[in-house]
Amino acid sequence: MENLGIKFKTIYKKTPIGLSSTPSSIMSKMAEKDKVILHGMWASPYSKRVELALNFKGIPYEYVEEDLRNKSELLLQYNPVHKKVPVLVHNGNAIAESIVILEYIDETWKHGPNLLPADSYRRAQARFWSTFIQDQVINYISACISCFHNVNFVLVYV
Ligand SMILES: N[C@@H](CCC(=O)N[C@@H](CS)C(=O)NCC(=O)O)C(=O)O
Repeated sequence: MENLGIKFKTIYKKTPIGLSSTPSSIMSKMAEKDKVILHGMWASPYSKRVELALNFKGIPYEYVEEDLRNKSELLLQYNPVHKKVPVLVHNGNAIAESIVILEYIDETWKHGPNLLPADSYRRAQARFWSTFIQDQVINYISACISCFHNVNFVLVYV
């Protein structure tokens, strides 16, 4: 990893709960063809949202814990616009923005339960409430996390 100039804090594989019920032939095919890597941060509600979705759908993935004060080269390369977690990498393609990732997951892996309802009106309602919760709650938590990081930064460096 060092030779590649890649800074990873933690990399580990996560196996969703209940995956043992997935046939082993399907699992091994998924492992080869559909490699999934999630760049996240333990306290990020946006990362947690994607982790929940992957677990809910039973998708095995590799997890890369990012240090948001010292972001990995890969994170910056995968999400050059926002430079934020979460980023999902599937078959080498990077997808950023948690809501976009959730829709990608739902559209790509058809097996298992759907994240969004099949009915278009109910889907619109689900999108409305997820945006509402994001604006009202998650953005607030995220701001607190950034604030906490900044306070830490000030305490350490002042
Ligand atoms: N709209 C984005 C928000 C992601 C976000 O704000 N992530 C935060 C962690 S909670 C982050 O990576 N912050 C790093 C930074 O601002 O430099 C999403 O839904 O994925």
